[in-house]
Amino acid sequence: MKAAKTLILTFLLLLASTYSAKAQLAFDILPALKVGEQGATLTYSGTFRNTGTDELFLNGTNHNLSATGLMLDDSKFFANAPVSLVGGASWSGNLFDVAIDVSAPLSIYSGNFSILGGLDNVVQDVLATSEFNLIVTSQTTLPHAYVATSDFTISTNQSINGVWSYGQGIGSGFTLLSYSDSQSYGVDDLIGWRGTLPGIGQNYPVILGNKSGRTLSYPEVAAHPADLLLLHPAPDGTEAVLRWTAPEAGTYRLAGRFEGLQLPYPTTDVRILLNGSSVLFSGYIDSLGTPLPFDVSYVFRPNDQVDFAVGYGGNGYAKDGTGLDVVVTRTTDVPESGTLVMLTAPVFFGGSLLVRRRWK
Ligand SMILES: [Ca+2]
Repeated sequence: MKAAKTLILTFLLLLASTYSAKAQLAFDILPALKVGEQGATLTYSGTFRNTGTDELFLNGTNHNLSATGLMLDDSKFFANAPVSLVGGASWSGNLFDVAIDVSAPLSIYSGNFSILGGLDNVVQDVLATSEFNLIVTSQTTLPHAYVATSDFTISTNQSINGVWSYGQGIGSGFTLLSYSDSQSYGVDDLIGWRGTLPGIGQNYPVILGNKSGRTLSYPEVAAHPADLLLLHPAPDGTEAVLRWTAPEAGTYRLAGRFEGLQLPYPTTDVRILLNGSSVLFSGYIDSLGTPLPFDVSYVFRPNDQVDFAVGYGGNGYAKDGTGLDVVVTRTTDVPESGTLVMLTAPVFFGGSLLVRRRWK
């Protein structure tokens, strides 16, 4: 009986020591999100910290990245990581590579990487697991920059392979503007789109582009520079919307400005919305010629929709012509550190994932 009790006690002590070993390794992959083109190899780094007091042996790895065309190689862990960490010690370095085959599907992937070990140099318990993510992009067959003003056209309302479209309403309420005008207000090179909602002198909303290469003047707009579109909401508050649709997954920078154009000055709410709901930027225009700049970097899925919306500011739509300039640039890596991006990728993550977003 006593022997049995001792055995049970020994077992419990062993169990306790095993659990304490498991609990004492803090492990993070940083950065956990990387973007790579087909054919590239990405190297992931990590940080270990022994939060306990016992020496901890790091004896191996286990990993899960089940995806066509992706090959994980953990030889950097065995080459770089220490054999063991004493209590309180930490280490950072390169852990593994992921080789992206040229045929790997363009998508967002998720995997995990585990460190095996324990209190001696043989045991292979899972000490800690960390998730990592990967966006595969094409080998730059698409343009790297989309310029709202120079791309602006009335020849089709789905220009540049559908990247830009001109509409009214946000999110699921968005509809394409269907009436085009090659000479708005009788001014050469002032082209635009109009909506279906009747208002003063014409239908609204309105989106106008200055294709003259110089500043234009027309009724109630003393100066419309060539690097701004003019967006005017409708009498009922329906927004004038420039929509950009992500052609493929990746990190993109949205940089530009809103600016009052119509005399004496517009009173408008301006927003940048992702898929009609997430607010990437918002502000209010109640002056003439004072830029309201924005500069947002974001990780997008294919076909994510970004609405640059001008509303009437809740106080009527008169004189609400507001300028918008935006250049969308595809960048090669995730946004700079110290900031957050909401990556909405429910297909692979079963929910949204917080990564890094930059606000300026
Ligand atoms: Ca207003």
